[in-house]
Amino acid sequence: MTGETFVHRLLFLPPQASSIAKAVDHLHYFIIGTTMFGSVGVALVALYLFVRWRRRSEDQRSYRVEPSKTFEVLVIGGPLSLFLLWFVLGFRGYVKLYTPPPGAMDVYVTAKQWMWKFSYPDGPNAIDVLRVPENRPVRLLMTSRDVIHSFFVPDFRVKQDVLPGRYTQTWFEAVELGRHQILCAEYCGLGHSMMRAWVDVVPPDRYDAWLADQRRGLASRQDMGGPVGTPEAGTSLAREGVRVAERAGCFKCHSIDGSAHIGPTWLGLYHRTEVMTDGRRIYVDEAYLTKSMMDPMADIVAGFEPVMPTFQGKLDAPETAALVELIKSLQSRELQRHPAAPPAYGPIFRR
Ligand code: HEC
Ligand SMILES: [Cu+2]
Repeated sequence: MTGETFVHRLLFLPPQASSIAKAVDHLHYFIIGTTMFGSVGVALVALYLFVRWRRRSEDQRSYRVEPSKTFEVLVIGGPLSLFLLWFVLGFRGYVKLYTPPPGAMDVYVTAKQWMWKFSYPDGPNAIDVLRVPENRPVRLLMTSRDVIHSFFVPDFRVKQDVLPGRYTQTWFEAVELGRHQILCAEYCGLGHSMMRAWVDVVPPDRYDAWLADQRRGLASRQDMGGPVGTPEAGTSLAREGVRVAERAGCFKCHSIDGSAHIGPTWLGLYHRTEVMTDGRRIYVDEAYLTKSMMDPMADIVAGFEPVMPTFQGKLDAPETAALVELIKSLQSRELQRHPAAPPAYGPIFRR
């Protein structure tokens, strides 16, 4: 194990298996050290003063004490500079922890009750096992399908909340081969304590070989499936979305290439600001996309008929995620600047 020191064992800390673990632990030691040292010091001084200045007779009066300026400056300045030092050290660590190094590889993380799903852009999906190369920074883009979870790898000293309808990110660089436990650090329901997964750290060459292998597998499966209008630039999750949309019949009303249809086109939908029949403007994010499928009557896009059926209970969480990823992959800056173009049937159909 790397970096096994006496203090490390004394505090029962897990292995320091990431590039930042040592720095986090050093801050930990420093804070524990100074607080212990400080409290013992205060106790000793108090004990000494109790004895030295104890009451010696019934009519004894206390002295009037007039501290010098130097003493005052010392008493205020000492602790103040100590706290400022804490702040500087803590802040430096914080910035480091929250700034993924440039060139980090991305992995999408989806949390749901009660599992972790990892999706590699243009690569495989994995449930509850996150395989990463040793000594290479990894950025995690995380979201939740239901409630708030928290991604926690004790060995890496990494902990970050995962929120529904929003992406949060964190990063790490693993420096120790082998398996490291992932826990959920936010109480999220009955199965919370079972929401465990693993980071599997492998040598970089083995990782690259595995990823290439997985991609080849995906590619051949796709050839057999033959999805129409596959978004080439998208991730494998987005390609899965095409299959889900075909199965669910979304393409009966929606297009993915910008052409008009019964419902708004999905091209450039993500990040667009839609105008509703009642005049509200809604910025299209993951939460809105999900809501549109589950409760289509809640927000009707201006110019369209309220004919979309609800898919509540007909799509499970991974399918919904795949559809959201598909729509997100269909980017067009031009279309994003305007609200949805009118439907294919145009004014003929309208009252
Ligand atoms: C019967 C036709 C029909 C089907 C099938 C259909 N939709 Fe829709 N959809 C519409 C119409 C019409 C609208 C616009 C009116 C509204 O907001 O409800 C819409 C709106 C949407 C929106 C919001 C678009 C925007 O511009 O804000 C999303 C997202 C969406 N649909 C996703 C889906 C998905 C995913 C499926 C398949 C699981 C699907 N739809 C199936 C007709 C349909
Ligand atoms: Cu959880």
